[in-house]
Amino acid sequence: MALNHWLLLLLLQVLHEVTGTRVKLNMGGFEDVVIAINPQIPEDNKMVDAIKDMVKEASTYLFSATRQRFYFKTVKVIIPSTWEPKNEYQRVTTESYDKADVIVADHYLKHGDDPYTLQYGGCGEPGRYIHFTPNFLTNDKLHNAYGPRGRVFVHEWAHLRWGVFDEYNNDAPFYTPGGDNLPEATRCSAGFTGQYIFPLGGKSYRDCKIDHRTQLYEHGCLFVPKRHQDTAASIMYLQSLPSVTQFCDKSNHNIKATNLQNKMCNYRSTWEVIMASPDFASSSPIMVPPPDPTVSLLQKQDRVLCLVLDVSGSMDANNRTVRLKQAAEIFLLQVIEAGSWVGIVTFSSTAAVKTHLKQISNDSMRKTLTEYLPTRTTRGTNICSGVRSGFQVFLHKYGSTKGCEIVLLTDGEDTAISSCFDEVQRSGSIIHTIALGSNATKDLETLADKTGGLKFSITDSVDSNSLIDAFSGLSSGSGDISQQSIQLESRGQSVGSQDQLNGIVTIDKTVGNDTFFVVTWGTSPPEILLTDPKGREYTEKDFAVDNTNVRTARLKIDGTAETGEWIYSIKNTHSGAQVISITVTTRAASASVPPLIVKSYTKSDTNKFPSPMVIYAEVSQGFLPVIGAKVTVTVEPEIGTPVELELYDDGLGADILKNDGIYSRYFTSFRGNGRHNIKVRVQGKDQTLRRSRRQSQALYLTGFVEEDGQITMNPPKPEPTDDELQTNLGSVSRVASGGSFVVSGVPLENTITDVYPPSKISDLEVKLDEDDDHFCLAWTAPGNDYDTGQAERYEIKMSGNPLELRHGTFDDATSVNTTGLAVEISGVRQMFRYKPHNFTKENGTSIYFAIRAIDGSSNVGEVSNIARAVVLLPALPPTPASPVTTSTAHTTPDDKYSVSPTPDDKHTTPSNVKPTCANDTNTINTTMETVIIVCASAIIICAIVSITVCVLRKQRYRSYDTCMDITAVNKNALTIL
Ligand SMILES: [Ca+2]
Ligand SMILES: [Ca+2]
Repeated sequence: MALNHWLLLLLLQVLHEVTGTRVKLNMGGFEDVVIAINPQIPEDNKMVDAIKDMVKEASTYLFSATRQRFYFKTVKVIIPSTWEPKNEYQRVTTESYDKADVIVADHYLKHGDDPYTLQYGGCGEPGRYIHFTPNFLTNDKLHNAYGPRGRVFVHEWAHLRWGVFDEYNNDAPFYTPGGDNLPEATRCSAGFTGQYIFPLGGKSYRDCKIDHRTQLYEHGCLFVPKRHQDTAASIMYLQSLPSVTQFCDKSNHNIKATNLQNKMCNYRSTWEVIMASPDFASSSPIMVPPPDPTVSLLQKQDRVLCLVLDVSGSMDANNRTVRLKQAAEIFLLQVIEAGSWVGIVTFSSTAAVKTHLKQISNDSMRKTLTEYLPTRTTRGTNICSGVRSGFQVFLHKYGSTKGCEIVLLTDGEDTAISSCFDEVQRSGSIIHTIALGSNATKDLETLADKTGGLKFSITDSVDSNSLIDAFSGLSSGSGDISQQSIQLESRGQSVGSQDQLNGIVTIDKTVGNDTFFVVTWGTSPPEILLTDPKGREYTEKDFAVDNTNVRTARLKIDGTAETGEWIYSIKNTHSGAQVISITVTTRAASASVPPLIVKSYTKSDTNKFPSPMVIYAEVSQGFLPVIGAKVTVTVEPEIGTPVELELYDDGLGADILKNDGIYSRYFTSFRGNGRHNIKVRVQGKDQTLRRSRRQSQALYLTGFVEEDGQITMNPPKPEPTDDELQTNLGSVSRVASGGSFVVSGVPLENTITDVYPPSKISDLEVKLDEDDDHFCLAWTAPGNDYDTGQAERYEIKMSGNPLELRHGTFDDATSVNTTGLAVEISGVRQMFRYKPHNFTKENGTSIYFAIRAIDGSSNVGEVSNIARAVVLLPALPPTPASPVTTSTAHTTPDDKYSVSPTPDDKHTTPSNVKPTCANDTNTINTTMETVIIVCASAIIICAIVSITVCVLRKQRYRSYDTCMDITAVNKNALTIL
């Protein structure tokens, strides 16, 4: 079946492409795990000791948790350059903060210390990094809430390395196990015992009531586990409890829990996912206990970098030498951080050192360096001679090549490039590659892959401005965000005679220092008019114009640039058309307020057709997700027309979580083989842009039930308030290069057939309509090719047993007649009303539904999440599960625990209230309880009697014309089984 074929291909792809990390697995030991400390953190040796202890504890715990298979062998800690040097600190080589597996940094809003792993891929795909705060590492009082640090590290490592997900769910903390059973806490395994309590303020609490509309415990109810349990699983739920030493496996996995692990991993246990990993396949159990991990400390030095630039004859073509000079000037004058050391080498058949390392101490040194940029070309391309000369530049000053960076730009073929691969690997230098034009040698990226460098691919189409973007993207990976250059605008296009290039650049409050406006042209200097937010005008006379061989006009704004909209108008006064570009770069306005930044990732660096590519953009401010931005990506192939895609943070299709600041999209429009360059553009408007909380975090345990039955509560978890989070960010703009990926195996365009199925529907909801016994289903339409276009039809299945609806048994489950169900275009919310034949109802019965989409070429999409509808009888008692008792809780010594019931608590209006299934929700909202109780009698599902279709077009939040009040739905609560 096509689907299985796809999953296999996808999996294989994932297994061999690990983004960012350079961790190696050697005989069960993880080597070269990098933990980097943010340069803003003050020197603290206790923290380094805590990291060492954590790693040691984690290694033992991991070894036992993975049934003697994996442990931590070598770990490198990057000490920031801001700390006092010590003899024991080694020099950083190819490791960097930006690529670290674990980051130690403070949140921007210092509330809470939840460790988390940035995960944006699907089940089994590796995450980006683990984040710990310094307080988490040094404050032992947090043990009660998170458990020992080594255990937390293993929990996060499983997220990072094996792509498993949490088994708790703060958004859907309870589920109904079915039948007459009481609700249960979302957890794995279900063997955990504890008490369901509702805090009353102070140290008082009572038993939780059941909300009869949902059959779940009321909003605000907490599950407090016993401190001493009999169950050993699972680490992805409660690693903090002493008994927990294992991951949930097939034998004890809780398939009914409404958690992300079930949703993302098709109801498989975490251990089954780990067993399917390439790590597992390449390892076997180890008979003897492993040695303690070796932790080495590395310290970041000054940034040392050499531009190694191709001056072969082909650089004369397509204006490449001029474009190189324009882009490299932007790098030297605007991008590279003060204090860095820069050398310049050129190469053709032989290499020449243009300048040895010079330290960027002031603007005049920046200017001096630009004078060494090449203007003339000679014959031949010998990349290795250029790289070796780069090494000589480093050795000349440092006696070492370790930790130095080479920026290697070439447009030529070179069959001898592999002759220096080993040398490069041994050097400990990082090589960033820029491939210019479509003839750049195919193995160029190997140099970056071997050294952890960035990769860019630049076409001769100057419209994209991508060479400038590449140089702008070469910021230091040191984590010192306040020093990094940020690109606000990057545009280039052919402008007719007397026509204008017009636009607006927004400078937001978080940026504005070192702001440069740079205009380039192809033939003759244009007229420039730039107006700042206060109305001050700058013309070309205010710009430094160089029309000799760089064709650039540059304006540096003194001090911090005015916040607001800067309007530019650039007029081509030349008699013919010419290419004009504008680039705006800046730095943070203040060292204490992190700027909003965007980073772009792809699922892998290489892609074999027809496997789909997934493109991600992370928009954040100081580790807080930023949501509500418009994010567009331009994918530019070596040859052919660029494709523009909008990325979404809507939790649908390629996007695994809504509102986590990760914007995602499938890319399947392959038109040819070779390099594809990525450029990402972020626009945020006043009204929509805001910060958000992290969602996926290690569980903060609210309390324990002690052996004597008393309850010990932990202090409530500190979190930023809504006000702090939503402080007006203003309007922002950002443009960044997302590097490049290489595609192979694409057939000739006219032979490409449709092999891409519709994406998995992950937001199916269902509700029994209390008026006429119709089930009302709602979901967002997928596309023809994943999340693009329009599918052809749907298959819907129902069952009293949710397990029957999973992939594998879906085909055999009872079909829902979907005659008359029209398929909407991708992204449109659609509805379907359905009434089974001979439908009789029994109180508390759950009916489950699942759906999948099929496209016009019979490509079958993955089975959706499984949605549940509950039948409720009027006789159902509207109040408590058990008699209300009031007791008091122990508190931990430092505890300031107090909870005052909010109005919400009193009225028990949970966020996970089920939606109503009626046409007029204005009425329903006030009379929901009464109306639902109308549903009565016993249930057996047989056949299909009648169907009504109701479709909502684009107005997904206007509930009056829906058959379901979508706005009242907490998606996770209802749709994840
Ligand atoms: Ca997302
Ligand atoms: Ca398709």
